[in-house]
Amino acid sequence: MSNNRRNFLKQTALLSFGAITSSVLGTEGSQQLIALESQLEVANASSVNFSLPALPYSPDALEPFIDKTTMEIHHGKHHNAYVDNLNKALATKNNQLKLEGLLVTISSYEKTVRNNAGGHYNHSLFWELMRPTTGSSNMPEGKILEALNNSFGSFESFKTQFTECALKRFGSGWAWLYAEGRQLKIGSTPNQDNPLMNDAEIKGAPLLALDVWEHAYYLKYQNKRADYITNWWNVVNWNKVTALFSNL
Ligand code: MN3
Repeated sequence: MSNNRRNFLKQTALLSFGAITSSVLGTEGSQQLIALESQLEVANASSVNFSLPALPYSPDALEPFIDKTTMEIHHGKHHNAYVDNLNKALATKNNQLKLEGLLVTISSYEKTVRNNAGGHYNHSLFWELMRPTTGSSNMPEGKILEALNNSFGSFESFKTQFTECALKRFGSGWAWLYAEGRQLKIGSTPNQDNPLMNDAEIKGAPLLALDVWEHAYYLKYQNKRADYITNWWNVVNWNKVTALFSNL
């Protein structure tokens, strides 16, 4: 890749990411620019190589809601393939952008990069957005609960709207809670697209993600996506959602 093209991609990445994260890019100080750059680009690397993150819990930890075999195949085979194929697709491009940097400039890349960069980002986030059930009712608290109440009427109404959105996504894709500026929204994307992609159907900062590809639920739930979603609410990691919300 030529230096000119790389610089163009980097500038585009900085501007898009700044807009998405409501950063004050361009309004003051080089410190913020440097901080933003470090989120998107690896300095002086010959080429960025992506790797599969370990699951933050054992594969059977989400039982009985998400079964062990599904987790093993989903993480060890599907997610691993996105990482391998992303590295292969970028092998000759001397890529210096981190994953977020690729996503906010994704319209500049071919479909293979798009699908696999999206797949890697979405799944890395998805694992962290779940946790073993605590036994009690799984509810958000504090500012995120307040924001959900304000945006969707109530927590129950938020769950209903998010569930409907996830059910309506035809074929493979994802349902999202995301922030467009300070506004919380619900939406879905096809395939492995996500709201960080500069040409996605919905754009913003992801806060909660649900994988509705059949590979996420078919072994246990077969065609019953609705049952999968109902049970998934038990393992949502609201601490992670709260942390993402606090970073806005
Ligand atoms: Mn998946």
